[in-house]
Amino acid sequence: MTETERTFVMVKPDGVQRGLIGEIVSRFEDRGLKLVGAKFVRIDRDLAERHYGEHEDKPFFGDLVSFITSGPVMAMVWEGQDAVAQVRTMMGETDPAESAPGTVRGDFGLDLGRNVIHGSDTEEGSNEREIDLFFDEDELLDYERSDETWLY
Ligand code: FUP
Repeated sequence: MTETERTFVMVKPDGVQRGLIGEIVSRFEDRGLKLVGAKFVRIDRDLAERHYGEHEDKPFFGDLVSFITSGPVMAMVWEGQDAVAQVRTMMGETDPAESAPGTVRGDFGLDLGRNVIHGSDTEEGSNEREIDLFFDEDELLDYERSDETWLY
């Protein structure tokens, strides 16, 4: 059974530099997901290390933290039916080279580091943990998104 849930998504510094914010937001809007929170921020080292805490023992951890703090990111929360899995499907694989065309990483990603986008993984609680790291509760908006209101 599908359920309405929220997921954390971030256009990484490479995606911001390349002007891909609008393209990525459009894809999720078109898919029928609802934007409930957004902020354009530069992540500090402390937040980066907490966000990627599961990787702290990996050899790429230092480069990962340097990269994600290297410039502004577009942090967002998207809501919808099975939003976590939907976003993961639309993102593609961690490695752009293994990502199908039509996915964000398959279309725009360059390599494992510069893979344009982050989205919460499907492990239980990952989405809530990441949303809480980046957003206060009052920064997440509760509203109806209905196309019917806007159609003639
Ligand atoms: P994903 O959930 O697809 O973003 O992938 P991971 O959480 O496994 O990895 C987080 C980030 O670490 C990736 F986006 C890129 C980076 N990474 C590397 O640089 N090298 C690796 O071998 C694996 C991941």
